[in-house]
Amino acid sequence: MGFKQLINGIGLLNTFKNKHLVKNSKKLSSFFAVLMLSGTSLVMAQSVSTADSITAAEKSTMWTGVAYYVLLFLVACFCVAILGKILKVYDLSLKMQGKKGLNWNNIMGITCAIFLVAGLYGAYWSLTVQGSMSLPEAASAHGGAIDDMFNLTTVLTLIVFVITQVALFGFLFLYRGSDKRKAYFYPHNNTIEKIWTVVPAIVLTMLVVFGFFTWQKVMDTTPGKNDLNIDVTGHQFAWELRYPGRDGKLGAVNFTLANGSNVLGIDFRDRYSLDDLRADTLVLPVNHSIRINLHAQDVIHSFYLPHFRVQLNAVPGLPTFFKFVPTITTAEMRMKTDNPKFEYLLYCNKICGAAHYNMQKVIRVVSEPEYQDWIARQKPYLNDQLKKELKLAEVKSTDPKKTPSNRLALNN
Ligand SMILES: [Cu+2]
Repeated sequence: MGFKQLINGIGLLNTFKNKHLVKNSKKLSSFFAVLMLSGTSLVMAQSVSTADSITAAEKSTMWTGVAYYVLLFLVACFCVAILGKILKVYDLSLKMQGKKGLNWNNIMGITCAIFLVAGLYGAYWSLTVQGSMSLPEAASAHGGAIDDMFNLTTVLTLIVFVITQVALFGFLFLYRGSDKRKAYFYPHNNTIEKIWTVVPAIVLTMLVVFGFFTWQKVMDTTPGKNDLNIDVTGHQFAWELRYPGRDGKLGAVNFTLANGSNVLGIDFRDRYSLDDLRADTLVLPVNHSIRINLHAQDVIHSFYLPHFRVQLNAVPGLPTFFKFVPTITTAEMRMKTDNPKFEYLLYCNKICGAAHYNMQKVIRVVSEPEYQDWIARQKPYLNDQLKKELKLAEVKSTDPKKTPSNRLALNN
Protein backbone atom coordinates (compact mmCIF):
# COMPACT_ATOMS: atom_id res chain seq x y z
CA MET A 1 0.00 0.00 0.00
CA GLY A 2 1.35 3.39 -0.94
CA PHE A 3 1.91 6.34 1.40
CA LYS A 4 -1.02 8.22 -0.18
CA GLN A 5 -3.39 5.34 0.49
CA LEU A 6 -2.25 5.17 4.12
CA ILE A 7 -2.88 8.92 4.52
CA ASN A 8 -6.31 8.46 2.93
CA GLY A 9 -6.97 5.56 5.29
CA ILE A 10 -6.12 7.65 8.36
CA GLY A 11 -8.24 10.47 6.96
CA LEU A 12 -11.13 8.05 6.54
CA LEU A 13 -10.65 6.82 10.09
CA ASN A 14 -10.68 10.36 11.43
CA THR A 15 -13.87 11.11 9.52
CA PHE A 16 -15.39 7.93 10.97
CA LYS A 17 -14.29 8.89 14.45
CA ASN A 18 -15.55 12.45 14.07
CA LYS A 19 -18.88 11.46 12.64
CA HIS A 20 -19.79 8.49 14.79
CA LEU A 21 -17.43 7.72 17.62
CA VAL A 22 -17.14 11.20 19.04
CA LYS A 23 -20.83 11.95 18.52
CA ASN A 24 -21.87 8.66 20.13
CA SER A 25 -19.38 8.88 22.95
CA LYS A 26 -20.62 12.41 23.74
CA LYS A 27 -24.18 11.12 23.93
CA LEU A 28 -23.10 8.14 26.00
CA SER A 29 -20.97 10.17 28.41
CA SER A 30 -23.77 12.73 28.98
CA PHE A 31 -26.24 9.90 29.59
CA PHE A 32 -23.79 8.27 31.95
CA ALA A 33 -23.21 11.54 33.82
CA VAL A 34 -26.97 11.96 34.32
CA LEU A 35 -27.17 8.44 35.69
CA MET A 36 -24.24 9.01 38.03
CA LEU A 37 -25.80 12.21 39.30
CA SER A 38 -29.24 10.68 39.81
CA GLY A 39 -27.69 7.61 41.46
CA THR A 40 -25.64 9.77 43.85
CA SER A 41 -28.57 12.04 44.68
CA LEU A 42 -30.72 8.96 45.30
CA VAL A 43 -28.22 7.57 47.79
CA MET A 44 -27.77 11.01 49.38
CA ALA A 45 -31.54 11.46 49.66
CA GLN A 46 -31.78 8.07 51.37
CA SER A 47 -29.02 9.06 53.79
CA VAL A 48 -30.75 12.33 54.66
CA SER A 49 -34.28 11.00 55.02
CA THR A 50 -33.35 8.04 57.17
CA ALA A 51 -30.35 9.45 58.98
CA ASP A 52 -32.13 9.46 62.32
CA SER A 53 -33.36 5.91 62.22
CA ILE A 54 -30.32 4.03 60.89
CA THR A 55 -26.95 3.13 62.27
CA ALA A 56 -23.55 3.95 60.76
CA ALA A 57 -23.10 0.32 59.68
CA GLU A 58 -26.42 0.37 57.83
CA LYS A 59 -25.42 3.63 56.15
CA SER A 60 -22.28 2.08 54.67
CA THR A 61 -24.22 -0.83 53.23
CA MET A 62 -26.56 1.63 51.48
CA TRP A 63 -23.88 2.08 48.81
CA THR A 64 -24.32 -1.53 47.88
CA GLY A 65 -27.95 -0.89 47.01
CA VAL A 66 -29.67 -1.49 43.69
CA ALA A 67 -28.63 1.86 42.14
CA TYR A 68 -24.98 1.02 42.79
CA TYR A 69 -25.19 -2.31 40.97
CA VAL A 70 -27.15 -0.81 38.06
CA LEU A 71 -24.40 1.81 37.67
CA LEU A 72 -21.71 -0.86 37.94
CA PHE A 73 -23.43 -2.87 35.20
CA LEU A 74 -23.65 0.22 32.98
CA VAL A 75 -19.94 0.96 33.55
CA ALA A 76 -19.11 -2.62 32.52
CA CYS A 77 -21.29 -2.26 29.38
CA PHE A 78 -19.61 1.06 28.61
CA CYS A 79 -16.14 -0.50 28.92
CA VAL A 80 -17.08 -3.43 26.68
CA ALA A 81 -18.53 -1.02 24.09
CA ILE A 82 -15.32 1.08 24.10
CA LEU A 83 -13.15 -2.05 23.80
CA GLY A 84 -15.32 -3.21 20.87
CA LYS A 85 -14.92 0.15 19.12
CA ILE A 86 -11.12 0.15 19.64
CA LEU A 87 -10.87 -3.36 18.18
CA LYS A 88 -13.07 -2.41 15.25
CA VAL A 89 -10.95 0.68 14.50
CA TYR A 90 -7.77 -1.39 14.81
CA ASP A 91 -9.25 -4.01 12.48
CA LEU A 92 -10.18 -1.32 9.92
CA SER A 93 -6.73 0.27 10.07
CA LEU A 94 -5.08 -3.14 9.54
CA LYS A 95 -7.25 -3.80 6.50
CA MET A 96 -6.53 -0.35 5.10
CA GLN A 97 -2.84 -1.08 5.40
CA GLY A 98 -3.46 -4.21 3.32
CA LYS A 99 -2.74 -6.48 6.24
CA LYS A 100 -4.87 -9.37 7.41
CA GLY A 101 -7.61 -8.10 9.74
CA LEU A 102 -8.32 -9.38 13.22
CA ASN A 103 -9.36 -13.00 13.64
CA TRP A 104 -12.86 -12.49 15.05
CA ASN A 105 -13.36 -16.22 15.47
CA ASN A 106 -10.45 -16.27 17.91
CA ILE A 107 -11.71 -13.17 19.71
CA MET A 108 -15.20 -14.65 20.12
CA GLY A 109 -13.81 -18.05 21.17
CA ILE A 110 -11.49 -16.54 23.79
CA THR A 111 -14.30 -14.26 25.05
CA CYS A 112 -16.47 -17.36 25.54
CA ALA A 113 -13.65 -19.10 27.46
CA ILE A 114 -13.18 -16.02 29.70
CA PHE A 115 -16.96 -15.83 30.22
CA LEU A 116 -17.00 -19.52 31.25
CA VAL A 117 -14.21 -19.11 33.83
CA ALA A 118 -15.58 -15.79 35.18
CA GLY A 119 -19.15 -17.15 35.26
CA LEU A 120 -18.18 -20.33 37.10
CA TYR A 121 -16.14 -18.32 39.59
CA GLY A 122 -19.15 -15.97 40.04
CA ALA A 123 -21.41 -18.96 40.72
CA TYR A 124 -18.86 -20.34 43.23
CA TRP A 125 -18.57 -16.94 44.95
CA SER A 126 -22.33 -16.53 45.11
CA LEU A 127 -22.75 -20.00 46.60
CA THR A 128 -19.99 -19.70 49.21
CA VAL A 129 -20.58 -16.07 50.23
CA GLN A 130 -24.35 -15.69 49.83
CA GLY A 131 -25.41 -19.34 50.11
CA SER A 132 -25.56 -19.23 53.88
CA MET A 133 -27.95 -16.26 53.69
CA SER A 134 -30.57 -18.25 51.76
CA LEU A 135 -32.19 -19.99 54.74
CA PRO A 136 -31.49 -19.68 58.46
CA GLU A 137 -31.00 -22.77 60.64
CA ALA A 138 -34.16 -24.88 60.81
CA ALA A 139 -35.88 -24.54 64.19
CA SER A 140 -38.64 -27.11 63.75
CA ALA A 141 -38.84 -30.90 63.82
CA HIS A 142 -39.75 -31.22 60.14
CA GLY A 143 -37.31 -28.45 59.03
CA GLY A 144 -34.49 -30.97 58.43
CA ALA A 145 -36.59 -32.93 55.89
CA ILE A 146 -37.37 -29.74 53.93
CA ASP A 147 -33.69 -28.75 54.01
CA ASP A 148 -32.59 -32.20 52.80
CA MET A 149 -34.91 -31.87 49.81
CA PHE A 150 -33.73 -28.34 49.13
CA ASN A 151 -30.06 -29.35 49.36
CA LEU A 152 -30.48 -32.42 47.14
CA THR A 153 -32.24 -30.35 44.46
CA THR A 154 -29.53 -27.67 44.70
CA VAL A 155 -26.70 -30.23 44.36
CA LEU A 156 -28.32 -31.97 41.38
CA THR A 157 -29.10 -28.72 39.54
CA LEU A 158 -25.59 -27.49 40.32
CA ILE A 159 -24.06 -30.58 38.69
CA VAL A 160 -26.27 -30.11 35.60
CA PHE A 161 -25.44 -26.38 35.55
CA VAL A 162 -21.66 -26.99 35.58
CA ILE A 163 -21.80 -29.76 32.93
CA THR A 164 -24.02 -27.78 30.54
CA GLN A 165 -22.10 -24.50 30.91
CA VAL A 166 -18.70 -26.17 30.46
CA ALA A 167 -20.03 -28.03 27.41
CA LEU A 168 -21.65 -24.92 25.91
CA PHE A 169 -18.82 -22.40 26.30
CA GLY A 170 -16.04 -25.02 26.13
CA PHE A 171 -17.28 -26.18 22.70
CA LEU A 172 -17.61 -22.57 21.54
CA PHE A 173 -13.95 -22.05 22.43
CA LEU A 174 -12.50 -25.39 21.28
CA TYR A 175 -14.37 -25.56 17.99
CA ARG A 176 -14.33 -21.87 17.04
CA GLY A 177 -14.27 -21.09 13.31
CA SER A 178 -10.95 -21.81 11.64
CA ASP A 179 -9.67 -22.01 8.08
CA LYS A 180 -7.77 -25.17 9.00
CA ARG A 181 -10.80 -27.36 9.64
CA LYS A 182 -14.23 -27.90 8.22
CA ALA A 183 -17.38 -28.30 10.31
CA TYR A 184 -18.55 -31.90 10.54
CA PHE A 185 -22.20 -32.34 9.60
CA TYR A 186 -23.75 -34.31 12.44
CA PRO A 187 -27.53 -33.97 12.34
CA HIS A 188 -28.80 -36.86 14.46
CA ASN A 189 -27.82 -39.51 17.00
CA ASN A 190 -30.45 -41.72 18.59
CA THR A 191 -28.20 -42.93 21.42
CA ILE A 192 -27.41 -39.38 22.60
CA GLU A 193 -31.10 -38.41 22.38
CA LYS A 194 -32.07 -41.47 24.45
CA ILE A 195 -29.47 -40.61 27.11
CA TRP A 196 -30.50 -36.97 27.49
CA THR A 197 -34.16 -37.95 27.67
CA VAL A 198 -33.93 -40.95 30.00
CA VAL A 199 -31.38 -39.59 32.51
CA PRO A 200 -33.29 -36.33 33.31
CA ALA A 201 -36.56 -38.30 33.41
CA ILE A 202 -35.11 -40.68 36.05
CA VAL A 203 -33.59 -37.85 38.11
CA LEU A 204 -36.80 -35.78 38.02
CA THR A 205 -38.92 -38.82 38.94
CA MET A 206 -36.63 -39.45 41.92
CA LEU A 207 -37.01 -35.82 43.01
CA VAL A 208 -40.80 -35.94 42.64
CA VAL A 209 -41.05 -39.19 44.65
CA PHE A 210 -38.70 -37.79 47.32
CA GLY A 211 -40.81 -34.61 47.44
CA PHE A 212 -44.02 -36.63 47.67
CA PHE A 213 -42.79 -38.64 50.70
CA THR A 214 -41.43 -35.49 52.37
CA TRP A 215 -44.80 -33.77 51.84
CA GLN A 216 -46.60 -36.78 53.35
CA LYS A 217 -44.31 -36.63 56.38
CA VAL A 218 -44.56 -32.86 56.83
CA MET A 219 -48.32 -32.53 56.34
CA ASP A 220 -49.34 -34.32 59.51
CA THR A 221 -53.13 -34.13 59.60
CA THR A 222 -53.83 -36.56 62.43
CA PRO A 223 -55.35 -34.73 65.41
CA GLY A 224 -53.11 -35.10 68.44
CA LYS A 225 -54.27 -35.02 72.04
CA ASN A 226 -51.63 -32.51 73.04
CA ASP A 227 -51.89 -30.21 70.01
CA LEU A 228 -51.89 -26.56 70.99
CA ASN A 229 -54.52 -25.00 68.73
CA ILE A 230 -53.90 -21.38 67.77
CA ASP A 231 -56.11 -19.42 65.40
CA VAL A 232 -54.24 -17.04 63.12
CA THR A 233 -56.36 -14.72 61.02
CA GLY A 234 -54.93 -12.48 58.32
CA HIS A 235 -56.57 -9.26 57.21
CA GLN A 236 -55.33 -6.09 55.57
CA PHE A 237 -52.87 -5.46 57.21
CA ALA A 238 -52.33 -7.46 60.39
CA TRP A 239 -52.39 -10.93 61.87
CA GLU A 240 -54.83 -11.64 64.73
CA LEU A 241 -53.97 -14.37 67.22
CA ARG A 242 -56.42 -16.36 69.31
CA TYR A 243 -55.36 -18.89 71.96
CA PRO A 244 -57.63 -21.37 73.71
CA GLY A 245 -58.44 -20.69 77.34
CA ARG A 246 -58.45 -23.15 80.22
CA ASP A 247 -60.71 -25.60 78.40
CA GLY A 248 -57.93 -26.03 75.82
CA LYS A 249 -60.38 -25.62 72.94
CA LEU A 250 -61.05 -22.76 70.58
CA GLY A 251 -64.64 -21.64 70.09
CA ALA A 252 -66.37 -21.51 66.72
CA VAL A 253 -65.91 -18.64 64.28
CA ASN A 254 -68.50 -17.29 61.89
CA PHE A 255 -67.37 -14.52 59.57
CA THR A 256 -70.89 -13.05 59.41
CA LEU A 257 -70.55 -12.11 63.11
CA ALA A 258 -67.43 -9.99 62.54
CA ASN A 259 -67.78 -6.32 63.44
CA GLY A 260 -65.73 -3.50 65.03
CA SER A 261 -65.66 -5.11 68.48
CA ASN A 262 -65.79 -8.76 67.49
CA VAL A 263 -63.10 -8.48 64.81
CA LEU A 264 -62.74 -12.21 64.25
CA GLY A 265 -66.45 -13.00 64.29
CA ILE A 266 -66.27 -15.34 67.28
CA ASP A 267 -69.50 -17.17 67.88
CA PHE A 268 -70.14 -16.80 71.61
CA ARG A 269 -72.97 -19.27 71.50
CA ASP A 270 -70.22 -21.83 71.46
CA ARG A 271 -69.22 -22.32 75.11
CA TYR A 272 -65.60 -22.99 74.15
CA SER A 273 -65.25 -19.43 72.88
CA LEU A 274 -66.00 -17.78 76.22
CA ASP A 275 -62.50 -18.18 77.65
CA ASP A 276 -60.53 -17.74 74.41
CA LEU A 277 -57.57 -15.41 74.68
CA ARG A 278 -56.19 -12.69 72.48
CA ALA A 279 -52.43 -12.24 72.06
CA ASP A 280 -50.06 -9.84 70.35
CA THR A 281 -47.05 -12.12 70.14
CA LEU A 282 -47.07 -15.65 68.84
CA VAL A 283 -45.63 -17.48 71.85
CA LEU A 284 -44.98 -21.19 71.38
CA PRO A 285 -43.86 -23.79 73.92
CA VAL A 286 -40.75 -25.62 72.70
CA ASN A 287 -41.04 -29.29 71.63
CA HIS A 288 -44.81 -29.04 71.73
CA SER A 289 -47.06 -29.91 68.78
CA ILE A 290 -48.54 -26.65 67.49
CA ARG A 291 -51.56 -26.57 65.22
CA ILE A 292 -52.01 -23.24 63.47
CA ASN A 293 -55.53 -22.76 62.10
CA LEU A 294 -55.38 -20.26 59.27
CA HIS A 295 -58.12 -17.86 58.28
CA ALA A 296 -58.25 -14.80 56.02
CA GLN A 297 -60.90 -12.12 56.04
CA ASP A 298 -60.35 -10.20 52.82
CA VAL A 299 -57.69 -11.35 50.34
CA ILE A 300 -55.22 -14.24 50.24
CA HIS A 301 -52.40 -13.84 52.76
CA SER A 302 -49.51 -16.21 53.31
CA PHE A 303 -48.46 -17.41 56.75
CA TYR A 304 -44.68 -17.62 56.51
CA LEU A 305 -42.25 -18.66 59.25
CA PRO A 306 -38.86 -19.08 57.49
CA HIS A 307 -37.05 -20.42 60.57
CA PHE A 308 -39.65 -23.14 61.03
CA ARG A 309 -39.88 -23.96 57.31
CA VAL A 310 -43.60 -23.21 57.39
CA GLN A 311 -45.51 -21.44 54.67
CA LEU A 312 -49.18 -21.84 53.94
CA ASN A 313 -51.68 -19.56 52.27
CA ALA A 314 -54.52 -18.10 54.31
CA VAL A 315 -57.48 -18.11 51.93
CA PRO A 316 -60.78 -16.31 52.64
CA GLY A 317 -63.58 -18.84 53.09
CA LEU A 318 -61.20 -21.80 53.14
CA PRO A 319 -59.79 -22.44 56.63
CA THR A 320 -56.60 -24.51 56.55
CA PHE A 321 -54.16 -25.68 59.18
CA PHE A 322 -50.52 -26.64 59.62
CA LYS A 323 -48.92 -28.68 62.39
CA PHE A 324 -45.32 -28.35 63.46
CA VAL A 325 -43.05 -28.71 66.47
CA PRO A 326 -40.63 -25.86 67.32
CA THR A 327 -37.37 -27.32 68.59
CA ILE A 328 -35.13 -24.34 69.43
CA THR A 329 -36.15 -21.64 71.89
CA THR A 330 -35.60 -17.96 71.14
CA ALA A 331 -33.00 -17.83 73.95
CA GLU A 332 -31.07 -20.79 72.44
CA MET A 333 -31.21 -19.21 68.98
CA ARG A 334 -29.85 -15.95 70.40
CA MET A 335 -26.85 -17.90 71.72
CA LYS A 336 -26.41 -19.82 68.45
CA THR A 337 -26.56 -16.72 66.28
CA ASP A 338 -24.59 -14.68 68.80
CA ASN A 339 -27.25 -12.01 68.46
CA PRO A 340 -28.91 -10.94 71.72
CA LYS A 341 -31.66 -9.16 69.75
CA PHE A 342 -32.60 -12.16 67.62
CA GLU A 343 -36.34 -12.76 67.16
CA TYR A 344 -38.23 -15.33 65.12
CA LEU A 345 -40.63 -13.55 62.80
CA LEU A 346 -43.94 -14.27 61.17
CA TYR A 347 -44.33 -12.64 57.76
CA CYS A 348 -47.04 -12.39 55.16
CA ASN A 349 -45.49 -13.84 52.03
CA LYS A 350 -48.22 -12.75 49.64
CA ILE A 351 -48.22 -9.21 48.30
CA CYS A 352 -51.70 -8.54 49.64
CA GLY A 353 -51.90 -4.75 49.30
CA ALA A 354 -50.19 -1.41 49.89
CA ALA A 355 -49.25 -1.97 53.56
CA HIS A 356 -48.38 -5.67 53.10
CA TYR A 357 -44.98 -5.07 54.73
CA ASN A 358 -46.78 -4.30 58.01
CA MET A 359 -47.88 -7.91 58.38
CA GLN A 360 -45.01 -8.93 60.63
CA LYS A 361 -45.19 -10.43 64.08
CA VAL A 362 -42.64 -11.53 66.62
CA ILE A 363 -42.65 -15.23 67.54
CA ARG A 364 -41.18 -16.36 70.85
CA VAL A 365 -40.35 -19.99 71.46
CA VAL A 366 -40.12 -20.56 75.20
CA SER A 367 -39.96 -23.40 77.72
CA GLU A 368 -43.21 -24.96 79.01
CA PRO A 369 -43.16 -23.13 82.41
CA GLU A 370 -42.46 -19.81 80.65
CA TYR A 371 -45.35 -20.48 78.30
CA GLN A 372 -47.74 -21.27 81.18
CA ASP A 373 -46.67 -18.08 82.89
CA TRP A 374 -47.23 -16.04 79.71
CA ILE A 375 -50.61 -17.58 78.82
CA ALA A 376 -51.90 -16.87 82.34
CA ARG A 377 -51.26 -13.17 81.72
CA GLN A 378 -53.16 -12.94 78.41
CA LYS A 379 -56.42 -11.04 78.21
CA PRO A 380 -59.66 -12.78 77.23
CA TYR A 381 -61.07 -12.09 73.80
CA LEU A 382 -64.46 -11.53 75.43
CA ASN A 383 -63.63 -8.23 77.09
CA ASP A 384 -65.98 -5.99 79.07
CA GLN A 385 -66.80 -3.86 76.03
CA LEU A 386 -67.79 -6.91 74.03
CA LYS A 387 -69.79 -8.32 76.95
CA LYS A 388 -71.69 -5.07 77.13
CA GLU A 389 -72.40 -5.05 73.43
CA LEU A 390 -73.54 -8.64 73.49
CA LYS A 391 -75.46 -8.11 76.75
CA LEU A 392 -73.25 -10.68 78.37
CA ALA A 393 -72.20 -8.53 81.33
CA GLU A 394 -73.66 -10.91 83.83
CA VAL A 395 -72.00 -14.00 82.36
CA LYS A 396 -69.12 -14.71 84.64
CA SER A 397 -68.63 -18.42 84.36
CA THR A 398 -67.37 -20.38 81.39
CA ASP A 399 -69.19 -23.43 82.62
CA PRO A 400 -71.70 -24.27 79.86
CA LYS A 401 -74.28 -25.49 82.39
CA LYS A 402 -74.31 -22.12 84.10
CA THR A 403 -74.37 -20.10 80.87
CA PRO A 404 -77.93 -19.35 79.85
CA SER A 405 -78.24 -19.56 76.10
CA ASN A 406 -80.86 -16.79 75.76
CA ARG A 407 -78.25 -14.19 76.77
CA LEU A 408 -76.28 -14.91 73.65
CA ALA A 409 -79.09 -14.10 71.29
CA LEU A 410 -77.37 -11.02 69.89
CA ASN A 411 -75.01 -13.22 67.96
CA ASN A 412 -77.77 -14.00 65.49
CU1 LIG B 1 -50.90 -10.24 53.77
